[in-house]
Amino acid sequence: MLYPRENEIRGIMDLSGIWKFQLGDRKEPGAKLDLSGEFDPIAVPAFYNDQKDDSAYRSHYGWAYYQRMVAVPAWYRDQRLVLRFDGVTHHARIYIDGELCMEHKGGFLPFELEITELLPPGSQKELVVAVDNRVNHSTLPVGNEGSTAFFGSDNPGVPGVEAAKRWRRPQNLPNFDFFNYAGINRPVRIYTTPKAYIQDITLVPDVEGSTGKIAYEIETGGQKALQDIHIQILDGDGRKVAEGNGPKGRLVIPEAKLWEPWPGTPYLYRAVVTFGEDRYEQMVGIRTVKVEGTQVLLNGKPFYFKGFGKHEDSSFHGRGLDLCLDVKDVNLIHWLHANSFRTSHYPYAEEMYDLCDREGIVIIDETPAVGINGGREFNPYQTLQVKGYHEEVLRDMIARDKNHPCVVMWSLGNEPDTEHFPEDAYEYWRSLYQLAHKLDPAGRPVTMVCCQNNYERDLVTRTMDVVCINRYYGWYNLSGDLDAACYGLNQELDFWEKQQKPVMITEYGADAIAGIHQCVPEMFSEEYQTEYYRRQNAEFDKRSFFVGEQVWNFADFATIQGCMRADGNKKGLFTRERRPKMAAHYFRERWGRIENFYDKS
Ligand code: E8X
Repeated sequence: MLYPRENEIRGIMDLSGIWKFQLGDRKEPGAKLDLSGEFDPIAVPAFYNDQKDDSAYRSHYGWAYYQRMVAVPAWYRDQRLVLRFDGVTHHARIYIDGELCMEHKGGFLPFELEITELLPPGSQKELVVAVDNRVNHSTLPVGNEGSTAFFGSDNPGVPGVEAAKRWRRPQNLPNFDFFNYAGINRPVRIYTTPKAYIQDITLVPDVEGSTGKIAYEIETGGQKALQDIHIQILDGDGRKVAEGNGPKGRLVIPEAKLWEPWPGTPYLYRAVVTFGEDRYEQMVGIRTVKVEGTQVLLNGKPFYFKGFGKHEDSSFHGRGLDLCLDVKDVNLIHWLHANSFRTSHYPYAEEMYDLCDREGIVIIDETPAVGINGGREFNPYQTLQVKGYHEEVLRDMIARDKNHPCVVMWSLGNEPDTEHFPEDAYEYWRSLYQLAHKLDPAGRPVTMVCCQNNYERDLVTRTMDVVCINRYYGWYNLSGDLDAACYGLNQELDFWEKQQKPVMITEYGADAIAGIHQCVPEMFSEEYQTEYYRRQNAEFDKRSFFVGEQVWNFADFATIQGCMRADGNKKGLFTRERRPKMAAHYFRERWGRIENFYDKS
């Protein structure tokens, strides 16, 4: 799916701004909608939960309604009009003049509808977005149904799940550790194309010696002869370096300049596609990524991941698009001499991937499949109804992000239970692994990020192209004892050494409340967080198959309230306001000494 880009042919109406807003209830809005009553002001794009200090906003459970008028100028006559939502969390129903015209499940991927007839040029109509924020056993991310939230299960003093369904206020019980923000979190736009238009572009780069190659495929819509499809590749100075005709082909670029992660040069070419009157420009980076033995080769060189799990999270916006914060975070990633992050635990806004293409920051792109575990209560592979939907979000994520050179690996999901029902888990994740490889024309490596578990019982993690483990030795287990933590870590690294796969840690960390300092490091102090990393990194450095360290987390972030969260998760290297803790300075020094490419063997 193409991101809306304005040019000499295509126009964009950005519907960002202050809309009208009201909270609803749990009653599903039907095919017709007629809002009445009081409305509050609400900013779009941004989540609604933090825009008003009102527990009704913060802990809402059910539908909410956004409303505005939309006028389409007459001069768009003869154009095709498309209404596109970049992200609405979690379940959206779209109404034009009270008529349901579109519905979408899932909060982190775009959806669109051609509205040329519904909202014709020269007309003005009411647009309503109904959004349901509930998470449960059929959503990704997964919500608990009736039982307690992420932390802990019902204790004897509290009536169990069945009783809770009768007496407890219906509420979201996320089975994940981030605040369940909801609303219109990314831009809403109407974009125009000619009646005969470019529907999608797929660009698959390759390198042979000093020659770059781009296999392309262009899908079109509307009535026009396919021979009217044309593609040019322009270099950074606007010079044409290759061109082709027709819907498919291979382009050759002699002496190609490669896309390399910062501080190398993330060189980008521009693919200019025309089809009849239509025109669309797509940036493209020529680089290769593949797994060979126990290494991840980027442009044929062993790449070492230095970075983080992140969140789209900030005060006021919640998870809503915040371009200023994205630029700030990218500059902090450079400040740290980091080179990568994982889009934990959902696909991020498209603008961030464009920024990372430009800035040479490598991304592990993750689906919203977090919470596929039943703790001690149930077998998630029998209880949850998410498999079909999981395949759908994987398909949509790859379709959206397939052309980004910064995306080097797909993560199928985060921390499912792969220990207690190993055969069911293997069947579930193996088929998704195969689907991801089928869907990505560029054949990127595929992983599933593994929770701290009994890795000998886990049949899934070892089958991934890259073993990605989240481990908390010295925090959630062997708490405060870094000697024991390193012992336990090495026991496990010995196991992974035998698997002959590249292994990286995609989460490790300790909560540190900024400002807590101790001469003798203890948990929750900045010193302990730093010592925790210093000790475990020294163990990673001894292992040649170890290809990366991504800390948890880049910054402190908001979570559901709970007995283990003091105003959110404090495992950030930075505070939520992006003030560095001691550990940030430690990593800036460490990562300043580690090259992007180095052969540990
Ligand atoms: C944590 C992280 C959480 O924020 C992230 O979204 C997923 C969690 C650690 C799980 N991984 O709690 O800080 C560790 C489980 C150990 C038994």
